[in-house]
Amino acid sequence: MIARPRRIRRTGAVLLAVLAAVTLAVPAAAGGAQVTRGTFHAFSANTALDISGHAVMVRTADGRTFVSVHLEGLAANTAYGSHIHKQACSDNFAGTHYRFDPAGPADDVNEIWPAFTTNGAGIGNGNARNDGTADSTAVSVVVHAPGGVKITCADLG
Ligand SMILES: [Cu+2]
Repeated sequence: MIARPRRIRRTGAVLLAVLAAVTLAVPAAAGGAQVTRGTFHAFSANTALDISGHAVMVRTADGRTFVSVHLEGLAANTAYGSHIHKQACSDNFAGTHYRFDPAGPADDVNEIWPAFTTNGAGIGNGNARNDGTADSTAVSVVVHAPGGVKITCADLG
């Protein structure tokens, strides 16, 4: 009766050790990845909100692209569109959407859409995961208000 709980406890400890090793291995694996990041600034011409936050893009060594965004100062409980854009924030409000295949569709497979819905405090977190490595023209992240107006942008660098 004693051996069984011990074995379970040991198995649990081994599992925790494996999880820790995997967790630690993620930054190591990122050694072959390219990471760009940026800070959100509101397009004050388009919104009165005091928006802040940051974005990270990871191009993995095995050919995928991950984007995470965190924003504060938005409207509560609101769904926001967000995309990777092809121009810098200061250049024509970041221009148009980045597409892996320029002739392909405007969807969340061919474009990168870290969309999100804010919580009651106006805080939002979005993630996108795409197959393919975004090229050097994927330079900024834009958040759109419901209806489409560009309200904030982060240059990735
Ligand atoms: Cu957009």
